[in-house]
Amino acid sequence: MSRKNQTLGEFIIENQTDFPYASGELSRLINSIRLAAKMVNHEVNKAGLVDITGAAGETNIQGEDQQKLDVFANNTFINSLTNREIVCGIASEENDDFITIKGHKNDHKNKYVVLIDPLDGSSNIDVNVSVGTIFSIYRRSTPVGTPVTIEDFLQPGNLQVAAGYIIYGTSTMLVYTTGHGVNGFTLNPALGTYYLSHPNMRFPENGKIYSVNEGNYVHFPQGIKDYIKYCQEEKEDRPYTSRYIGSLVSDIHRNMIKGGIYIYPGISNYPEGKLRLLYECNPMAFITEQAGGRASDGYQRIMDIKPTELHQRTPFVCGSMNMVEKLESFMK
Ligand code: P6P
Repeated sequence: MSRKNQTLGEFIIENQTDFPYASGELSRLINSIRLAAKMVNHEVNKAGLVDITGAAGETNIQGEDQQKLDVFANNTFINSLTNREIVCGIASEENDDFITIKGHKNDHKNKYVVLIDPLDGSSNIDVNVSVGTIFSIYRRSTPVGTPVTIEDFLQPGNLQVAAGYIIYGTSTMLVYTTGHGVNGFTLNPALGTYYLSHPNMRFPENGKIYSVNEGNYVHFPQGIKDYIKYCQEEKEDRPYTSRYIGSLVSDIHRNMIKGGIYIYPGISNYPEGKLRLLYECNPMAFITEQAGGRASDGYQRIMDIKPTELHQRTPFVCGSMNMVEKLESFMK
């Protein structure tokens, strides 16, 4: 049950029974994320004023220059998740290996693992374009009381217990699911409170927006080229509109509200696709499916892929059900 202008805290309490595990655990998980999101939002919003947008001079496992905000966001989410006695392990785009959290009694009794892209699209920060945080939550798969292992992180997306994103845009929103639909909360920065602004978000079955970096067109698989040409044909319900922000969270958030499809296929410099399966595609796929859309690699459901590596990439197609199915028909 939800009602407009309900606060996030009230919503979590009211829907806690939806979370099939010990009461209060979801609250602590989401609370640690919403606090960290407020702290990151504060820094993102003043990035132009304070010298923290310059690259931190280091590079992450992706070989990308780490913007100082990347480092700040990563540390903020890791610290917030660590201090709540709920998480036994964290994997982050910014860290080569996963982080083990023993718990304050050093007994490894915490039950959840979190995988996170702390600041996706960070190359957009210094040009003042929206960025986002993406998170994915699982129950650990190895015995409670033992140190977390890589197996706890290499679970297929269909085992996620919760997933969400924060979009630092014209307003800051937290959008998440625990498997009972998708709800969006907008932050009132003056009060530091999130309010339910988008209850029960749904992907329109159809849409007229396609989001892809057409600069890579010559490297696309033939099926993707054929689909893009289909979108551009002067026919009954076409041509569609091309909209590509270059920030995954922003492109998918807009498409979920207006209807649309996001495409990042395998290309020459990213033969397996650019996006990361565990902390970008799986959480966005969980949200997409919970909102009535579809997410695949062009052939199979993203959430059915059995991961083999922490930072593995995958081709990614996500959005309105009919648009993704149409694209898949071109891939066959
Ligand atoms: P390209 C940002 O770096 C990101 O991971 C996503 O947020 C975004 O959709 C994509 O990469 C943009 O990649 O190659 O089109 O610049």
